[in-house]
Amino acid sequence: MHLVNWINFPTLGDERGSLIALEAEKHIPFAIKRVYYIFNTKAGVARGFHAHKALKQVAVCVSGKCKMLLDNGHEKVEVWLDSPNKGLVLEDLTWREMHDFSEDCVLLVLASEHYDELDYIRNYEEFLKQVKT
Ligand code: T46
Repeated sequence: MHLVNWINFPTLGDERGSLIALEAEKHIPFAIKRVYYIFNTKAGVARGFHAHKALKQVAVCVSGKCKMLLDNGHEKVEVWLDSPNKGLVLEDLTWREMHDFSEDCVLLVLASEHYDELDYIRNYEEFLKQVKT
């Protein structure tokens, strides 16, 4: 599995403008149990700084942009989320950080599970330990 996996969403539209529809198990590779969105992020703020044990997610910037750092314990990559037709897959014990939010950024996240704090690894040393096991 590559560290960075994008899904390109088909853009539907007509003379009125654009529309993107995301269907579970079709455009999104799992059954969606939760949707959340991050917006109104203050200047200079960074978020994330954790990994998940089992959760699968797809993140899409529906407005504006932000930078996502992905780290699998061996390799770190930074990518821009800057288009409503690009979904970034977040899975497989990946440390993530979000930086450089534009003022108009709305980051939509589709998740495979309900919110569960026990699925988070919020300590980087603990994350590296889990990667090795
Ligand atoms: C992730 C990245 C991309 C809830 O109560 N329910 C929820 O579904 C979520 C996502 C959060 N919360 C609570 C937990 C915290 O008290 O909202 C507060 C902020 O969450 P957190 O600090 O985890 O937010 P981020 O932006 O650091 O991380 C979020 C997701 O939590 C995480 O799963 O992968 O976005």
